[in-house]
Amino acid sequence: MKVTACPLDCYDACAVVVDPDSLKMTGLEHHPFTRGALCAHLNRHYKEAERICKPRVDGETVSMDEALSAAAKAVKYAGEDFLLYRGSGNVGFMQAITEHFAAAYGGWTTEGSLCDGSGQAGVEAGRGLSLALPPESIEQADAVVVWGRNITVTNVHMARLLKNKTLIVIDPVRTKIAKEADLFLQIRPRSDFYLAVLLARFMFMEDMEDRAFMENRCEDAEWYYDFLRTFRIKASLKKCDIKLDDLGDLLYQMQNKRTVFLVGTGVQKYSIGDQVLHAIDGLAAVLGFFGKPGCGVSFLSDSTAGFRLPFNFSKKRCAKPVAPFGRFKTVLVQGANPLAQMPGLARVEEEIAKVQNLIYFGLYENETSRKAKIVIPAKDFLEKEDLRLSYGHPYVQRMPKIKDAKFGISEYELTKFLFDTLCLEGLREERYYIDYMLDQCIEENEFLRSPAYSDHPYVEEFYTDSGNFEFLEEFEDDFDEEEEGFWLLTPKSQHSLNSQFRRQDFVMLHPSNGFKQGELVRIYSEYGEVRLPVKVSEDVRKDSVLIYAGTPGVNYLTPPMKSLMGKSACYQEVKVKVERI
Ligand SMILES: Nc1nc2c(c(=O)[nH]1)N[C@H]1C(S)=C(S)[C@@H](COP(=O)(O)OP(=O)(O)OC[C@H]3O[C@@H](n4cnc5c(=O)[nH]c(N)nc54)[C@H](O)[C@@H]3O)O[C@H]1N2
Ligand SMILES: Nc1nc2c(c(=O)[nH]1)N[C@H]1C(S)=C(S)[C@@H](COP(=O)(O)OP(=O)(O)OC[C@H]3O[C@@H](n4cnc5c(=O)[nH]c(N)nc54)[C@H](O)[C@@H]3O)O[C@H]1N2
Ligand code: SF4
Ligand SMILES: [Mo]
Repeated sequence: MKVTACPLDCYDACAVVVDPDSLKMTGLEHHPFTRGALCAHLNRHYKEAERICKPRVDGETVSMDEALSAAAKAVKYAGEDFLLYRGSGNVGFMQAITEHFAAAYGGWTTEGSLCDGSGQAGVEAGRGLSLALPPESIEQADAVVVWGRNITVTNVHMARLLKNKTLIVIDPVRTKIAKEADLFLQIRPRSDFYLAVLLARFMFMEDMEDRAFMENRCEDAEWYYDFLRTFRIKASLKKCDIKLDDLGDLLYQMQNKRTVFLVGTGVQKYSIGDQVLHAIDGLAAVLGFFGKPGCGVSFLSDSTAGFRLPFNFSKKRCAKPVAPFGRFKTVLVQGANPLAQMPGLARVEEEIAKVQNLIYFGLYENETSRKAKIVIPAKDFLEKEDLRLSYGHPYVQRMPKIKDAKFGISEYELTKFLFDTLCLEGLREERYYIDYMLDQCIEENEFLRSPAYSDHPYVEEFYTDSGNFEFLEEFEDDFDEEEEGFWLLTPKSQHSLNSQFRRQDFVMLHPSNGFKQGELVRIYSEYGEVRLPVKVSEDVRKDSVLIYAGTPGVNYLTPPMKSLMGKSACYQEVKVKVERI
């Protein structure tokens, strides 16, 4: 039996036991976070998914040597007008080795994120570094606030840690976990900032704040209360579409309880995402909920925090959500599907159409592979050496090669080929990079922890310039919320992993809007449109439509823009209209 880790982009980063003969995969029973069972993504969909087996150039099947030579030629031809665009189809660490190539070659790469960049910017503004909360600490909480994270779909192994705790859910959608909650606030989308400042203000009013923590561990604490008071209570309640009693219930549920906030990407798919996270962290700081058992805010953590990295990164970078593909002669897309997953798809299509040499390096056919001039099949995670960091917990895992590949190439092999063919220097053996990372980990009871691991993160210091928690000082927002139309919600789906595996294709609407089950509608925004059949559901608000992330065409509706901080996508910063066809 061999032990590896699931490579999929998921909070859980499961430890996987593989039988090298039958390739049967099971969860490692005693892993500190995942404790056994794997989900259907890895156990079923991953195995069933049809791989790209043969390289192509201009639509013709070619040998791997021919495809690689064509790719090297295209990169050379581009000179500095070369862009590396990486996605998160596999989140193994060695995916980033191609960055080392882009840096050595003098090409461009991306910065920012399609995912959690704005939230991370907000966390870093307050705490300096975004560290993972260990499962052992979450276990000690009395209450858990699940805030814009869809635990039963995207973070299934967390459910174990929520048993026998007071459960509060804040989400515009009545999700499965919302139905199980002691208290569910079905707030208006994009209103979380107001909820966080309201709650913090009420903590003061109810004398629930931690004075000692604020004095000793925070900067400008006395000023924060004044800042909170600039948001009028009535107007803020209205923004959130909740009642004063709801707030009272929430305070009551949290009273005298050690509380963990599990915050997901849902709250930050907006231009103001950083301020939302900063305000939620501010609420936790008012309560003194950092550095103590059973307390804290867990967002998607920076999995590389605390590590020295063995790769060089190019200094030439463009913001990922608005990548100007058309400026480049050659673009290498690795582990990604920008022609489905990027916001403002009409713009992306226009830009990518201008690229002379689009190289797609991946496992599956998708919207992007179909447009590529050169297609290079990748090896899957069992066929190459790697290691796995995690944004959901602080454990690090080895990912040894388990079987030989019948086709495909690894990220390291592609990088080596490009270094050799383009006569570049500075690439070491593959093992060097993997060991460089593993050697920095803390080993305890056979498990590896990130060097930034702490039983109670921030117990001694925050990683800001002052060493203290730094509160948000001003709020900036110019989105017109009064604009007519529905809010667009695009959470993750149960059956797909972003655009991998079984993608959904419907729009969910509340029955009161008068649309019938199965009828085809046109959903449109100022950026584009998509046509989808309706699924009627009481679980969405009357003012929102839900189209799962990964649904083909959903991103025609989303804005080609980046967040105020963190250069992140703002998928939900838009109002949409719906009409019968
Ligand atoms: N099954 C599955 N699992 C996945 C993925 C997948 O595609 N499928 N993708 C992985 C990836 S890449 C990521 S980044 C994570 C993300 O996983 P999550 O952090 O769970 O993100 P989402 O599912 O996008 O949204 C979470 C919740 O936020 C709610 N929400 C939407 N708008 C708002 C809002 O304005 N305020 C509040 N309070 N809530 C809001 C949604 O209704 C949803 O229930 O999941 C990972 N896991
Ligand atoms: N509307 C809307 N859009 C969204 C989101 C949303 O919430 N709403 N979420 C966003 C988020 S959070 C994310 S993270 C992005 C994800 O979007 P992308 O990063 O574009 O990822 P995927 O769609 O999962 O595409 C992954 C591709 O990676 C390839 N792949 C898998 N494994 C490997 C490997 O080992 N090597 C190589 N070379 N390739 C591999 C597969 O061929 C697969 O098609 O989508 C974003 N898009
Ligand atoms: S829960 Fe996440 S990490 Fe675990 S097997 Fe499923 S996709 Fe992989
Ligand atoms: Mo993501």
